[in-house]
Amino acid sequence: MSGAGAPSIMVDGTGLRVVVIAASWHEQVMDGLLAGARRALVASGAQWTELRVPGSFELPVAAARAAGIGVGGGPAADAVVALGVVIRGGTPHFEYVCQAATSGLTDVSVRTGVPVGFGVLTCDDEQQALDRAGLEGSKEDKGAEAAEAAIATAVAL
Ligand code: DLZ
Repeated sequence: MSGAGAPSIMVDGTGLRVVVIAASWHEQVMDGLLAGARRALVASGAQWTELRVPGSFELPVAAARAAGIGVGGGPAADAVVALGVVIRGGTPHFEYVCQAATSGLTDVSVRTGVPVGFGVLTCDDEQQALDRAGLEGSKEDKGAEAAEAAIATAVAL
């Protein structure tokens, strides 16, 4: 984890089944977030599957399925990691997509009891997103952090 007061999280996720859901907007940033999540999952020992959705607005419905009846014929997930990037534009669309993703993912995790790692970057511009994407030269690795948080919460519960 990074940022003032952030904890250092290293958990054993052996035996956990995690579903990583990734939006598709802003490819370079998404590649970084996904790579970071994969690094954290490998380090934890958890098993995972990945699925893509078009945009961050679609993350909650996919998370609901993953945490409920499961996706792709698999069982319900022990933890979900939601990854996306929303970059402010010239219309109020940004606020609506951010709000839908945030409240939707919160609702899924509280309603199902399945932890959802929140790896959705909500940024004013692309540079802010690149700084947090876990790419070479990035300051932070939010994909890894979201995976670590989801796994740590699943283990704690
Ligand atoms: C429409 C839209 C816009 C303008 N910007 C983004 C973005 O920055 N990041 C993102 O993940 N998705 C964006 N979308 C797409 C919406 O999330 C959604 O996929 C569409 O509104 C279709 O439901």
